[in-house]
Amino acid sequence: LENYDYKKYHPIEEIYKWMSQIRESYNKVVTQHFLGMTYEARPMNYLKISEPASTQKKIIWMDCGIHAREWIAPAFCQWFVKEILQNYKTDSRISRFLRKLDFYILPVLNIDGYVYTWTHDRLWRKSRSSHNNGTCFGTDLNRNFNVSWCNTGASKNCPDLTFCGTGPVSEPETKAVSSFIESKKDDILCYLTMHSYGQLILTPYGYTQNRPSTYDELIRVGQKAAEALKAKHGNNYRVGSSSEILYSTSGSSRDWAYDIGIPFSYTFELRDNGTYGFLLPEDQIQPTCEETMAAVLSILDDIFEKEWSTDRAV
Ligand code: 0X9
Ligand code: ZN
Repeated sequence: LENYDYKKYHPIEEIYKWMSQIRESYNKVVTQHFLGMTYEARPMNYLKISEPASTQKKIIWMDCGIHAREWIAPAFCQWFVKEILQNYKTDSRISRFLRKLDFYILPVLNIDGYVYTWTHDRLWRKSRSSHNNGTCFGTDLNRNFNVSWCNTGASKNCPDLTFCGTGPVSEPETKAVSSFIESKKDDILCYLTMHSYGQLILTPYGYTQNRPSTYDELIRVGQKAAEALKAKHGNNYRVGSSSEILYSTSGSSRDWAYDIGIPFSYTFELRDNGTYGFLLPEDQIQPTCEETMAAVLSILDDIFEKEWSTDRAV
């Protein structure tokens, strides 16, 4: 595992292997759990990073790779896991988080699509479910969640890039993720979903121009995260609600997570700003992951402060 190359993109077989090696090397704190099968019958597993504790802990959820071609996202999920595991014993901030929080990481949500980007079409976005009598493939999994389904910024035609599926949560991948998150929602403090590209930290909502009730706090925490990110490599991220600074979308995982009650729900659009777009060169993996790590830790700082600042025992 010492020789896993976090500065390269990896095909799914290597990511599966990495997951089992991580779980073996860090078996005191990491467990792997089955979420469900993809359309093409590949297992979806998440890693849980948890230190033994007597108290019930809160959950930070992060998924990467809901869009197949956004390769920097799965690379970040793996980087994040590595950073937490290599540093939790020595870094006081991370060890403090782990006393109260468990991390649930799904490195590749859209596995079938990810495989397809390695084997057939590097710029594939959607899942690989079959439609229109086998003449059309793929649902945009980030339009398939059960929130304002297919109302805006989504299409009911399979050939389109934003095809919302045949109904809310029609896809096995979104079913697996949403039923799991639903079952844990009372304990999840933060839902993070990693995309590229555009260099944005997005809050709800995508499906309406209305601002969520906690908008000001979401923006404040997001802006602090963008500052922490910028402090790493000078890179600028914009922070705002999805519909205001990007475009309208319905059925997105982030809006769904927020509306079932997960207070800190964000979409990250990682590097870059369009120079390479989805084809972000491997030499940018490390700086992208370093700055994104700083942003995520900043969000966790704020959540931690809010939940436990009055708790003398921490
Ligand atoms: O279109 C999307 O799903 C995301 N952009 S991407 O280029 N990565 O495909 C935007 C997701 C932001 N979330 C919402 N607007 N709900
Ligand atoms: Zn995306």
